[in-house]
Amino acid sequence: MSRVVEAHVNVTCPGRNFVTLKLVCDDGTTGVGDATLNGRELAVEAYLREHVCPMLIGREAGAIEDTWRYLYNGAYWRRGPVTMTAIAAVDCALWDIKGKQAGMPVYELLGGRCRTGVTVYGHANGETVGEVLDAVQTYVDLGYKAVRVQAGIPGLESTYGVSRGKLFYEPAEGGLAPREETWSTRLYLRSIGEVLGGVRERFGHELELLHDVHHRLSPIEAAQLGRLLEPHQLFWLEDPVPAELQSNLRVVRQHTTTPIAIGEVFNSIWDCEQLLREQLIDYLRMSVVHSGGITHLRRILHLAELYRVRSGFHGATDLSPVCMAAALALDMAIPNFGLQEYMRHTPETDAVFPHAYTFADGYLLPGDQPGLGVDLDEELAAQYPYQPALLPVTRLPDGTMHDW
Ligand code: EZ4
Ligand code: CO
Repeated sequence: MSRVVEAHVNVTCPGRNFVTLKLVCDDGTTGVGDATLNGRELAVEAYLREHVCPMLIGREAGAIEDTWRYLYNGAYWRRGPVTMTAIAAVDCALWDIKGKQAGMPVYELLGGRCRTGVTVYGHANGETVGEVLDAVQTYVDLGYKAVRVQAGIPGLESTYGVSRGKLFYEPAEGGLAPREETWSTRLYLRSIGEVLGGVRERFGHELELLHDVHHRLSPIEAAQLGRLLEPHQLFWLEDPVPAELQSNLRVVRQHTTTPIAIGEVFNSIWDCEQLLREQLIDYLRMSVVHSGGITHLRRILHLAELYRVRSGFHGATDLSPVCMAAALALDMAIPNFGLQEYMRHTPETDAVFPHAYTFADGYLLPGDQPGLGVDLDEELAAQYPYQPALLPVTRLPDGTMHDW
């Protein structure tokens, strides 16, 4: 039996902030887990350092399920993004260790491959329809089979999700208080149909198209949008409404056949239990890092499978390569895989987190290294100290605070 002898938390900023937990066992095996919570990085770092790491010393490294229950069921305060991100980091590090000790990739431990590669989608953004078309072309040329399309809204100064034609889009911005953006549902609903229609016209119906609304609409507005976009046959419409009130999705569902994907801000089964049970969504956007790790997310996806809901794991740049490696292990092993988001990290981030996964022809391939196949180069990481950065906040034209 192998025991944990060291647990430490690393914070680094190779272009954006990442928090990583590293565990070391008595036989020298190490494991890593992503603990990055965009804009709240130091809350998780402190939670792990002060409240979790000391409890891990001396624990049996192989007892993954028991450790999960120790940190979740055993604690009085449950759930929430900070807690569940910290638990995820421990869980992933323990899966990484178990894989290395067994000499197998983690997807083998999870039941083995269900597919030969993980289909991913990229982010094509532009201010104008012309810029969007060019960005989609870039992804098509790279071999992508699915592309998320976001465009500027005429009449608004800036729009979330819109970079300027770069592969490395980063929504968080430096500073101690967030920048403020203006949102207009009316202007958005007037322009988005033309954007997605333009992409369909140019690229035909084989390419899978996705679009993210980022929680900006009311249920009936989302229903209108779903209908409006039906001719363009989206693979999914993401986060059309804030989903704390899960029954909101009934309204959307009653009116449109556009598939719905939700969940990147969820952190436990209790955020999506009704969505699954009533079949109110088609794809679940949760992530390993914000949902209690491989152990919890795998359980949720097994439940989802009963209700014909498939995975669409979050994979934005604020999820580190450590999270991506863990997501790929699950993507390979669950029967109800749908699609994996893949926003490319900068070369600096890739160097700090050397990894085995590779991109080819629209797929990510996890490789066959034992464990998660990813590591943290602590020496290199030390060259990039933490820098405060935040997502913007959003107001309506009359100044009312709106949902981000
Ligand atoms: O805003 O990851 O679908 N992807 C997204 C992302 C999220 C960020 C939040 O941390 O919506 O860009
Ligand atoms: Co999103």
